[in-house]
Amino acid sequence: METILVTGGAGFIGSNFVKYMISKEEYKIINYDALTYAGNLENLKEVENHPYYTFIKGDIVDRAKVEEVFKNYQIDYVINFAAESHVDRSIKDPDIFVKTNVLGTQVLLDVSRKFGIKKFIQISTDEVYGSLGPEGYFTEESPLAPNSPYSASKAGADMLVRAYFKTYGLPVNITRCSNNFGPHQHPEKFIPTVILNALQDKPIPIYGDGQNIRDWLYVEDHCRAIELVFKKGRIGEVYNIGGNNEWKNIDIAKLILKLLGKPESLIQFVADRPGHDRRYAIDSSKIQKELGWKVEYRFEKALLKTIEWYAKYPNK
Ligand code: NAD
Ligand code: TDX
Repeated sequence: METILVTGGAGFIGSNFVKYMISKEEYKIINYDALTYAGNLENLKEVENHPYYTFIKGDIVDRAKVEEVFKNYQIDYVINFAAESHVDRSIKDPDIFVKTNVLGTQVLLDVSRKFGIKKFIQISTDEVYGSLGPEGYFTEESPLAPNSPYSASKAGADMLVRAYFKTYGLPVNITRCSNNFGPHQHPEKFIPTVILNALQDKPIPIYGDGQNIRDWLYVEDHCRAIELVFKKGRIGEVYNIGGNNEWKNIDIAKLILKLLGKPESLIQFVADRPGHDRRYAIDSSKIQKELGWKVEYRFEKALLKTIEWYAKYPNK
């Protein structure tokens, strides 16, 4: 049986992906995660004793430790979720974003090259493309124009992945997904903030005028897309993944309040995020046409599922 090294598998998307893949019992999974503030092994309780699952605590920047993993296990694939992921934190402390997201990715690429693997998948983001006006979509050909230290560090990582493909022939794919939501997302992010504050009748902070637009995708739809890219993606290619589901932040807040039966008076406009990208919207026709992916979850249904999860586990 082949083995996938999943990095950052104790975080939001990584833990959803590990559980999704383990349930198929097609691959052994090694979850390598530094357990930063964003990593939580509680996210993986259902699989912790599964025979195909192994957890190793470690930092992707620590080359000796990464090499040790490659020496001790036959790694066939790497899927790199590990990252500092929150834009607001990157504005306050960019250093760790460059270390983990840029240097950490380079370490993983280099060790993957040294030991030889069948595929390296970099989990990137639509934020590397920058911000859109009211019209248009990001395609895989859109120029990279990151605006935050977070997105700049993710773009830097993408460039290294490209370079390792072009220079060394390392078999790679890059996926660039829009905003995810679902169970286990850290409470610092927008949708969990709105749900958790609304549940406690606390003010809901909306940055700026609340008119910024994000394209929301349920995490399980993202996991299926990654699986397809992993199994069928053409080597060297980038695949955009998006929900075709654009919402203004203010409207998301109002919808969640409505679903929870809470008043709109909880909404509180606060100072805007510096460099706040206005709109993200993904053209995901390439992955749809080439790999047959499509969104399966209806947005409101997935949002309700997510609200129910946070209501049940407010402290997870
Ligand atoms: P997250 O912050 O919830 O989880 C990140 C995980 O990485 C945590 O478990 C953390 O402990 C681990 N980690 C951090 N630094 C590490 C290091 N140096 N070494 C090893 N592990 C480390 O993030 P997420 O929201 O699940 O995002 C996962 C990936 O998907 C990231 O690469 C992110 O850029 C990308 N992405 C996220 C979204 C989104 O909406 N959340 C959208 C598109 C792309
Ligand atoms: O309290 C808040 N109030 C608010 O108005 C928070 C936390 C956010 N916002 C706004 C900022 C954004 O316009 O909501 C929108 C979404 O914010 P985040 O949840 O911080 O996500 P975003 O900045 O869009 O980035 C996310 O999607 C792309 C992930 O955090 C990234 O890791 C991913 O790459």
